[in-house]
Amino acid sequence: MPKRGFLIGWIIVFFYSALSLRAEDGYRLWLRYDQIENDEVLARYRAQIRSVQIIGESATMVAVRQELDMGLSGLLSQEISFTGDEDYQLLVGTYSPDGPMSEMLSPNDIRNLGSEGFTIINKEINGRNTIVISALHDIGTLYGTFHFLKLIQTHRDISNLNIVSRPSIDVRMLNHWDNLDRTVERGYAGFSIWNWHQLPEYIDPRYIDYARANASIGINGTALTNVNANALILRPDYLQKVKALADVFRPYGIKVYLTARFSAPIELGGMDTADPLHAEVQEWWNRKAEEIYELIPDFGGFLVKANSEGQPGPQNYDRNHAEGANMLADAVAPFGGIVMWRAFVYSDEEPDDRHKQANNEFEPLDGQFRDNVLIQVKNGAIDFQPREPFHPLFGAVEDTPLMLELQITMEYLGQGTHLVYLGSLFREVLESDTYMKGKGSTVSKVIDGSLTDQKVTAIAGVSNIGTDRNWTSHPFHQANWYAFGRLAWDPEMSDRDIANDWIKMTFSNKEAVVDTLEQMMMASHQAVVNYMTPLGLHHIMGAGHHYGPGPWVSKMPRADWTSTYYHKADSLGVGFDRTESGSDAISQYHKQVTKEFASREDIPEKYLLWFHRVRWDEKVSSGRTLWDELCYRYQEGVETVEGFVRSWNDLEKDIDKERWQHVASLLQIQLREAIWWRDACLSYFQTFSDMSIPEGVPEPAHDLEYYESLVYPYSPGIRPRW
Ligand code: GCW
Repeated sequence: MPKRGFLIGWIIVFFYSALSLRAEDGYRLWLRYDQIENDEVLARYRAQIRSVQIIGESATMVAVRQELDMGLSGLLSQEISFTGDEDYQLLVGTYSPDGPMSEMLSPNDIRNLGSEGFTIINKEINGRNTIVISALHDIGTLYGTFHFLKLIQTHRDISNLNIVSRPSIDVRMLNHWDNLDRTVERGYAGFSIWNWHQLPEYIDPRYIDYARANASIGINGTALTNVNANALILRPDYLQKVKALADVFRPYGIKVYLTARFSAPIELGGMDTADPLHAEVQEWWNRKAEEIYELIPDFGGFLVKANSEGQPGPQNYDRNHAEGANMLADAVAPFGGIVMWRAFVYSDEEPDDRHKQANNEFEPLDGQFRDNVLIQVKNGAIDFQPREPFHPLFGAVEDTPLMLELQITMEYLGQGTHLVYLGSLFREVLESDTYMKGKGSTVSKVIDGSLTDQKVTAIAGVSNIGTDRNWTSHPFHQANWYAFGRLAWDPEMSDRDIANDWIKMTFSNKEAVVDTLEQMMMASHQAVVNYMTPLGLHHIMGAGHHYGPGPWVSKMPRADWTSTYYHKADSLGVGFDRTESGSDAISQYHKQVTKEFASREDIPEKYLLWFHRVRWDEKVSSGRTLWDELCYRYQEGVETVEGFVRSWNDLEKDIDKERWQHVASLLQIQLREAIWWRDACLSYFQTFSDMSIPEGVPEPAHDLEYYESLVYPYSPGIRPRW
């Protein structure tokens, strides 16, 4: 083992020395280690860190050393000594009761760190104020190292540190919707970074940088393949490739997971059934698990989308989700693996309200899942809309471990071109109160296990990463990957603080830059909600690709794929009645929440049309009619983006040319599209309200026919056709 660790260590050294040769193209993400621009700050750090002592030689500790070497020598632009002389000012090492770190730290210092936590403290050692980074396991020490570098990147005082940090959630993972042909479902940043053709031999340096970036924010898992799964990934040759990735990621604490296609025993095993209660099917999965764990001893487990959007599942054999999930869970249990079973189900038959389907299928199964199964629940009951009320399942089952699925890629929020900071969306979801165990039962408390005694806790983000040089296409979408990781580690963190760190690490510590970008980012989520789906409107995007406005979409193979199903506009009003008088989806929430959402007075206005039908001429909280309010919201969204354009222009001198120009162009697209959304939606809804557009909101530039006639053969994920 040590030999292999050593080798991986050197691969890391080798690849990553090539990294700093590039211009500022965004490749380095938030791990930019350019010399600190502020002379005073620089001088202070230079005096504080000249010599570093690192204890430990595992592959993870090699990564620690590499990161510190690159980080400190870059940021401080001075030679850092790692020779182990007595003058060190920074000591980094993992604690063990009889190891060398036990001489520097008291048991008290390392209390409660768990398997991944770390501490960073200032200690008097050899008569000097020394910074000590430590943990109970090497991975904690690596996390502490990244944290320490962040302190320097964000110009924090490091003379009196007393930091203890450990993650609230066990499994913090990315879900890649990457197909084996390297296309990415709902991916807007190029192709899949997994080069299946050249693996396992060729280890693209990107894999290492991917692992570094993830480790720097505490992400410790990655599901490599699309939930719309291909059984081939479980074939022995593919597993060799997966193993190669797992070996690269291991020193960075990242476990690999795969999506399991439920029908794999048929497709790969040549069997004539995948019935989960069939002994031979169970046996096939048991053997498959054995084969995987033989290659990848720390394999994380399976992620499964079953009986949803055409994916096979237990219901094909008249079995339920629990029977399907438990079969897979039993296969991986002997090796410590988990199964993440998705609650995003919708069957071939149209439900009366899609909002209700997951609860309908999963509530009756409460308590029936093995303890190594987690039900992976999207943040809302429909589908990653610009804004959704939290999913009712979070407050509805007490004996089923739930995990949260967020979408980092922006399928419904402007895809690759709109500046939208998702930290705010994630925050809003996490702090929603489910009332599961009384007031304060927030979604974050449900998923971090503090309200239940679930064995393992987890959170997933659908990745926005691709082969684009800067990983995420829009430079600001890096912030969404970053924010996901930070919130997965600490779901109570403030989205503003996360944005603040990210800006300083990614762009600049200059006050003017930080203030402006922070303001833009913090306003951006509400802006996109305003210009796409204000006041609780939802799912009115173009059909299929979900690009651009399509409130008129009404003819699709099933009603719950249309927009008219969701907004139900007519001459009287607009909105989906989900109260008792309508679909009654509202009753799936805890009664406290049901009461609040059912009341026209108490419901937060941001969810109004999600749950209620409202007359066009009804007054809303501003005192305006609903119609006027809708117009103003659309306009406000556009004006916020106009503000972004001005703010960004003001920063031209403070931002490197390459990224400045890139974002400036993207903002033009965003502005054009915000106007398009406003004009198309208002033209359309006006045909029902029959009311005039209020003062201060421009008349749409074209008529409705024009907007309806637009087609976008270049929308991502669509095969261009005449
Ligand atoms: O959001 C919808 C997407 C599908 C996706 C599905 C899911 C992976 O439109 O592309 O499929 O959800 O989450 O399973």
